[in-house]
Amino acid sequence: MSAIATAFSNLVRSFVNQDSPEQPKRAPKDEEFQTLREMYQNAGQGHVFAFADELSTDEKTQLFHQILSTEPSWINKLADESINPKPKTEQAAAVLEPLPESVTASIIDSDPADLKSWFDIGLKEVSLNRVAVVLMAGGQGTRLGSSAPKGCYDIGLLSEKSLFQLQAERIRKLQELAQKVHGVEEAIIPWYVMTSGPTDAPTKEFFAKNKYFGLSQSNVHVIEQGTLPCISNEGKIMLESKHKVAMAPDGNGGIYKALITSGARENMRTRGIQHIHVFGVDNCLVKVADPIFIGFSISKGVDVATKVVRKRDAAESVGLVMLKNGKPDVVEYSEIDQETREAIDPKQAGVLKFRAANIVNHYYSFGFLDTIPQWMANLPHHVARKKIPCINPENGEAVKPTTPNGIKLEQFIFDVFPMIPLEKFACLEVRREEEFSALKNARGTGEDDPDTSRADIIKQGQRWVENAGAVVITDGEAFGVEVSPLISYTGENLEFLSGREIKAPAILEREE
Ligand code: UD2
Repeated sequence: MSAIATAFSNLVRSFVNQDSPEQPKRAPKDEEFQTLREMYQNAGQGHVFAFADELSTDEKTQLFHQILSTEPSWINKLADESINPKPKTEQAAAVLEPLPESVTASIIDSDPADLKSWFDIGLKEVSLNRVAVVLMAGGQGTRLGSSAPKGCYDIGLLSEKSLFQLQAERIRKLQELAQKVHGVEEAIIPWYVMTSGPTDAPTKEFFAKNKYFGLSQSNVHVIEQGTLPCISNEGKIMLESKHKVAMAPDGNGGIYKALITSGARENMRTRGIQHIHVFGVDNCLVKVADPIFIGFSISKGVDVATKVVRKRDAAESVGLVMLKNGKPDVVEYSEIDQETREAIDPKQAGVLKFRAANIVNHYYSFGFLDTIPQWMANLPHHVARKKIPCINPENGEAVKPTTPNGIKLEQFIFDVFPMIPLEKFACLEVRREEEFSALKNARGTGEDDPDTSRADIIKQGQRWVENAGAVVITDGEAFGVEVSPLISYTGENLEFLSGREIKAPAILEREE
């Protein structure tokens, strides 16, 4: 290890126990502050300390602790790879193919006996307290136009329930189903909620204010993902203020590091967790800890599985699950070329060749999560060019950019897929109308917005009660039945409604 890297790791080590949030971060000694400053200067990032001599002790301490775990030479490497990517000729043209039949299955054309078997296997695992869920809720709802965390969003249901509440109640219902079917005293599905800097405090407040939506607080762990410095187009770390570097969440791929640094993975180990369902917050239809998905993954004997839906159209902003150079992978919508996006299946006229849309809905075996330290550092970083408010390091003046003036680096959760042997990976196609309705855009956009989310939930509820024999009276915009997750997890046990007339829009709620 170089002398600089040794000095850096020694410096970090002398503070590492200081980084537990409950302990105040001690002020660095002058020589410690100078050591870090020299390291940044040697790496050409000395401008981060441009205003150090005019900072108060408290400001110096804040700056020191903020950048202590960010080695400047590593940032330079990331910046260089992002700003000067290898020319296309060097990146051998990837061979892209749909996933082979051997690793894919579909709810749509599966044998009902298989679906029942998978459900029974998964529910049994829930009853044995071997299933955990991790919610990725660190994204900032920029496109949605809300400053609050997306999980707090009220999509306009009659119940006014937030996404967090819907997800919490699905966990409660599944725990109750497992207890009832397997006659156990208590089935617990621990819920790890990953936040980022901007969403951490408001998420914690929202859960506390809502008394964890009826879940036991000891089974809900809010964990915070890491951050990375924003970088200028010239590869320089950007300053938000004279004593603060501009930082951004490290992407939903930050989940792997967060599971370790937060202690969540050890908590899972202590609980005897074997199966982990990881999902994104902005899908109002998500089947949390879906027993069919857990049972499918177990029966296939895989370490990682992912749910997909049929892509809506070539332009839909979704990653595409496919085989890339012979390995399972996802090509993100922001990085796919038009030819691939619009390619038609040679065997089916008018059908997209690449149509397995990623819905941020993944299964991991605990054994696989145990291998995170072996490959976490190999997860690539993706570049997002953004308008980043900052200050000019020359004179400290605020810069409010009108065009992208820098890059945010983020990791993607699915970039681990190519590291999985094909025989330990599986993909399950599910029904979009039952399992995926993305909340991405502000109300009125007409697609993937609060109104489409609300409509998709109450249409699903209406299908459920009609399948159970009820008659729903609708009239134009007066449609839909909101069925509380506390009454039914996936449309089961609604036979009591048979023959009943329900005037839409209606809500079926369980008295607490
Ligand atoms: C995501 C998927 C995309 C497609 C689409 C469908 C990834 C990388 N991309 O694109 O393939 O499935 O969703 O809706 O998964 N998040 C964090 N921390 C972060 C960034 C995101 O927790 O730093 C969470 C976020 O809260 C959400 C999920 O990851 O639950 C997806 O986040 P996004 O909005 O950044 O992803 P999007 O829509 O660009």
